[in-house]
Amino acid sequence: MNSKQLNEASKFLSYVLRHEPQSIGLQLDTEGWANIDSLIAGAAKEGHILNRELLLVVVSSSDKKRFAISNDAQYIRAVQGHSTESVNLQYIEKEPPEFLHHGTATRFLESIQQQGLIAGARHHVHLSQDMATAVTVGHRYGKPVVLKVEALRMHQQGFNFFQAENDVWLTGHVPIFFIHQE
Ligand code: HQG
Repeated sequence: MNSKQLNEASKFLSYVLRHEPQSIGLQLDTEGWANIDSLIAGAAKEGHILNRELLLVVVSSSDKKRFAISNDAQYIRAVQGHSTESVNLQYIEKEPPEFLHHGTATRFLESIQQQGLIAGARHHVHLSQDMATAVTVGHRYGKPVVLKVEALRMHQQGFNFFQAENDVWLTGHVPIFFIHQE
């Protein structure tokens, strides 16, 4: 299996485990878990050939550790990034560091300056501790710009923060007065 195959499988997994499980007739539980055999069977019906070995390699080689396998090796899930309403992953609340970063594209700045950071289709606003990740994330949508979020001050004022298994930070909404342009 080459890196192109792995990349394609990773994108397909992100699609069905975060956004459209119903596209292959897959059920996710509220914590996002999908039965691996059902996933493989559902994917095959839509022409995506997966097997356990490929899934395990995708999970272990994911640069952002996007996926997790259950302890009994029967289930797989995305650890963050969901938009599907069937999932309501119960993240553990955590005190954030003083600052977190959000990567976006310059074309979104005007709207962000009016509304703050909103989750959009996903369940949360995604933030990272390091700037490099934020630059890469912003790059996906255009000319990247990194916003610095006063996370600890938000937390002290009652906003909830969560950290996913892969260290991505999540929160519901970031009002404009906590956002600074780097
Ligand atoms: C922007 C990737 C206009 C926001 C990454 C972003 C992340 C606004 C876009 C994860 C806005 C949403 C999530 C507002 C926010 N007006 N635009 N008020 N507020 N936006 O993809 O954070 O590689 O849903 O800045 O690493 O880019 O897929 O969110 O540009 O962790 O594993 O609206 O996805 O992970 O885009 O990315 P997204 P995101 P993976």
